[in-house]
Amino acid sequence: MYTLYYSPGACSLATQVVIHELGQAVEIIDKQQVSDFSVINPAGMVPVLVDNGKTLLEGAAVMLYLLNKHQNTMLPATGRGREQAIQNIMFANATMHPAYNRLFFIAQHITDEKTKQLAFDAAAQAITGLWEIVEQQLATQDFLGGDQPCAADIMLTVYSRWGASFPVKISLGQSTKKMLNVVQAMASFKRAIDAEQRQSAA
Ligand SMILES: N[C@@H](CCC(=O)N[C@@H](CS)C(=O)NCC(=O)O)C(=O)O
Repeated sequence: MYTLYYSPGACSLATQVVIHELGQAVEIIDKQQVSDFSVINPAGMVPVLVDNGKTLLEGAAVMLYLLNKHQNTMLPATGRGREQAIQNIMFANATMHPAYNRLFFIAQHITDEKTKQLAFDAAAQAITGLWEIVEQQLATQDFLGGDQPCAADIMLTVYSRWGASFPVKISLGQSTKKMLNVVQAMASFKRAIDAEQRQSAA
């Protein structure tokens, strides 16, 4: 059984969804429940995956570890499909995720209201630009993974939910909205959210 350290609604939600998609058992632990989380991850971040005493850090690395370990159709074994799937995971983790991080940073660190809104608007514009790239990719296929959701679709869906917590307008194309709705309706996605909520209520 895997152990996954998470924060509610954070990027670790995507890790949990993929673990369910792979048919693997997972125990989830809210990082707030850990007395000194920096012992587990010095960077203080989730996701952290523990597999048989081995600790894995960094969302994209964790995702690739899981997809390489268990048979699945989300990460093809060879060829262009594999390269594209890895590129999509990196786009999600290293490009879209940091773009959303700016919203959290602005909310936390800018106190002047006018400056804060200007910064929010600039960050939202950058995020919208990245969603336009996703929309272009979805012009010829329903998901970044082709005709089935892949890890990158799941990661992007988790990040898309963060915008609602800030006073920003992030525009999404029609194909993108459709992809996000399908992913959020997946049994594995609902199960992961339920598990986080049950854990928080306990
Ligand atoms: N590069 C890291 C970034 C992870 C990250 O930013 N995680 C956020 C949640 S989405 C986090 O743990 N923030 C601190 C917190 O929630 O306390 C990764 O990909 O794992």
